[in-house]
Amino acid sequence: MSRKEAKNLQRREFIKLSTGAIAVTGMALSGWGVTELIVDEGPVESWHKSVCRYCGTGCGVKLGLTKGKVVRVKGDTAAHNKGVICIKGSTLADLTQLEGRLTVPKIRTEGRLVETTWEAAMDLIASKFKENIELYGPDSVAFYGSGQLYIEESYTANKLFKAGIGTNNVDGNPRLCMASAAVGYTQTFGKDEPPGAYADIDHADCFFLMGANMYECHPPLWERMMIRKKSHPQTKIIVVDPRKTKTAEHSDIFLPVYPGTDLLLLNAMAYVIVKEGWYNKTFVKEHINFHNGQREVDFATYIRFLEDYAPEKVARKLGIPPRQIEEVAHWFATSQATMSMWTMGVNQRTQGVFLNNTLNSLHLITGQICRPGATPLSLTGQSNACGGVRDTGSLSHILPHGRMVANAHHRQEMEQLWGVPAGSISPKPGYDAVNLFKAMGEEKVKAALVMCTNPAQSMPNLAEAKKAMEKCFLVVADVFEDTETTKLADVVLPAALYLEKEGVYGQSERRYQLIEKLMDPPGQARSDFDILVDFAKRLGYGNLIQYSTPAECWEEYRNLSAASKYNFKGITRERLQKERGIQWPCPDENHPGTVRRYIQGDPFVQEGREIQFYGKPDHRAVVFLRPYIPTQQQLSEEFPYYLTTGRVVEQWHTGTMTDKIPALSEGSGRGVFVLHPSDAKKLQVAEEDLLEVSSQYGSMKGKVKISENETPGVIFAAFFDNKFLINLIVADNYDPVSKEPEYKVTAVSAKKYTEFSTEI
Ligand SMILES: Nc1nc2c(c(=O)[nH]1)N[C@H]1C(S)=C(S)[C@@H](COP(=O)(O)OP(=O)(O)OC[C@H]3O[C@@H](n4cnc5c(=O)[nH]c(N)nc54)[C@H](O)[C@@H]3O)O[C@H]1N2
Ligand SMILES: Nc1nc2c(c(=O)[nH]1)N[C@H]1C(S)=C(S)[C@@H](COP(=O)(O)OP(=O)(O)OC[C@H]3O[C@@H](n4cnc5c(=O)[nH]c(N)nc54)[C@H](O)[C@@H]3O)O[C@H]1N2
Ligand code: SF4
Ligand SMILES: [Mo]
Repeated sequence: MSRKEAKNLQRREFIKLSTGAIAVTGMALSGWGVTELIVDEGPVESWHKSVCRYCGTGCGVKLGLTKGKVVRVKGDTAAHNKGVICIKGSTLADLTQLEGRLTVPKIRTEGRLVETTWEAAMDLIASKFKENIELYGPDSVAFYGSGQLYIEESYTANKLFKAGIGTNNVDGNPRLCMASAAVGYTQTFGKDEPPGAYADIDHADCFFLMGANMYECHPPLWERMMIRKKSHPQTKIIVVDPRKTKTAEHSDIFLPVYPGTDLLLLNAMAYVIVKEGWYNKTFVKEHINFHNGQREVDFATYIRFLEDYAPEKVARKLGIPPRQIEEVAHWFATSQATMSMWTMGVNQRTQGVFLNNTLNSLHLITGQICRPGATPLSLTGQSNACGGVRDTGSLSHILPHGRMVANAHHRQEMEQLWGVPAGSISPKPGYDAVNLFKAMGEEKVKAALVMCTNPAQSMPNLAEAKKAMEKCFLVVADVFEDTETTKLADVVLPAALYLEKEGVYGQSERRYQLIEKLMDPPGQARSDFDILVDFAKRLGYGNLIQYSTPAECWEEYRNLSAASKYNFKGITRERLQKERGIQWPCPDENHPGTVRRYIQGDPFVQEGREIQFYGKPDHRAVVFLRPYIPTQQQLSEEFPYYLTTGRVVEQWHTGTMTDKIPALSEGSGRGVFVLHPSDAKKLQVAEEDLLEVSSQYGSMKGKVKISENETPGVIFAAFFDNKFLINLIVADNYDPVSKEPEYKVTAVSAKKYTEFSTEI
């Protein structure tokens, strides 16, 4: 089949043609393998080991090059994804050849972006930053980065701003995504990042999936779970999601909770587990402390706390019958090995941290942890949110390798490691994403460098965020010219795309993988790394950032890790070149890496100890008593529906990369409001009609799509379409601790939109 014909395939046919669910395997090349359908034919001159550009699954891929161009992509059978990649990964070749690339720096002059030289652009940026720092202090400037930058890039930006300039105003899109998971792990175990690994999928016989649409967002992991289920048909898959997603369709037990209520479910499960005696008494005694948020409490207090959450007391609010809560609690506690996986339905919530704590707690009280297949695994969104941002400490409240800005000892350690004078790192945490944009609006932050992210489409309460960006001196480094954020920029910098530069990615399971440079960037585009090193020099921090290549930066960074419990000193560049990713801790060059933490085999667990939660001073993990607090977004007469937002399999986030690839954009269609037939009937709308949806933040019009899979009263919209900026009406409430916004729950009204309705 030719490439053109392949592009004409309809979405469902396309998906049907892929093997299994929607994932495709490198091994399927002889048949109808999707990789064969959509890449250029012709001889391949050389194959190269690489990693997919997009999501936190971190699939290993093989890229076939001919005349310096990627012409073929296949999943790497030697990687953890065992050759399986999804539809986005299979179009990586197209990504490297897209039009609309930025090739020359531009400066806004009389309202228009006008081409300029690197010299002029970088000079202007440096002088604006310097001027603001001198006049208003270091906290008047900021870096807003991304879980898609390489480790060396985020590390450099973080070091420059925190140790050099002296501001902790370093944040980025992982705040919108992983902050609740990171805080959750840190509070429970004392250290961020999951204890387990993808390999646990091969051992679990109960999967508890909450607020995660793995079928569309982590397809190879979904596929791995399906393989497990095929060989062990008794395996139970439980899905908790207000919408009957593709993931839910394939589950054994589906709990369609009302949006925003499911901490009630987790506490009710704990209630049943304790009441029925399904908890693990030895594990509780040896490895757990109980804590109510203020102080340690005893087990009896925990039991009393849970009494408010008896299934019959919470069932109505949850929208789930009590019997089903009991059934799920039973499977969770009594299966041989239970594995939880969760993503944005849990993290993007005003109770995101409490939900993360409680998920971890369920594993702890049942002892469903520290064994193959038994583990709480938070799935990562972006390719490098873990390695690049969480591990390097590139958020406004943290420092590298689990250190906190607010901790004087941690600051001192980093000052010594970075060789800067005592007191260089400010004790004041910087702005988190939502408040960073608010601070731009209030002209407290006057100059910002935005790199590898598109906040003018992805931020909640978008109208306000966009207005704020207009008030700030905004520098945007992107690969494409036409993003919503470049439209607002004062200076635009052309960045090199992923295979046009080298660097390391770190994914969900603490696995670091190297991506080598395979081609030159177009025009004058430069890597984000080069831009940052140049910027540091111009600001006068050449002494602080002495390295000039990503490899030299990695050398500094891996050595630095030895002073922490992340220790990955043994992950050298040479090993990364040869091996298929290595999981930290990995303290020396002969160490094979660590699949599971906190158990014998983890280099930080003492000899003779089977399990040791060494992140905590007394080596015990914490079960928190976390009460359910309803979201501020309550339904009312004025706003009787819930809007929830998320993703579709073919598109990546704001669509700048994927929406330009016809095989993907034709598959997804355009941005729409998806509603249940009963709501469509109530609102008197048919498919394709226009609907006006309003929240306290604004109004939006869009086409209607009707689906039995939506829950009555819940409207779904994806956020990839820049002609349908759903975030204009999405609430910007956030979790009080993680500061992650609640993209998943906005109370809205809806009415049919006609020409006539505008005149009323
Ligand atoms: N195709 C594709 N894959 C991706 C991405 C992409 O853009 N496209 N992005 C990557 C990134 S950065 C991320 S963060 C992940 C996101 O991966 P997911 O979190 O799986 O994706 P989402 O669609 O954002 O949301 C997941 C689910 O949360 C549910 N949800 C909403 N409200 C609630 C609630 O109150 N309770 C519960 N339990 N569930 C709720 C939604 O109905 C939705 O099905 O995907 C990664 N993978
Ligand atoms: N309504 C709603 N909004 C959401 C979410 C949701 O569930 N619902 N989810 C949130 C989450 S979890 C996330 S992670 C964010 C993602 O939100 P964003 O980060 O804003 O979205 P992306 O499309 O990934 O933006 C990446 C940008 O970097 C550019 N780019 C690609 N490669 C490079 C490179 O190498 N260098 C540079 N400099 N630029 C590059 C791309 O062209 C693109 O403009 O969205 C958040 N927003
Ligand atoms: S699952 Fe994620 S990493 Fe794997 S191929 Fe798809 S987008 Fe790429
Ligand atoms: Mo994300």
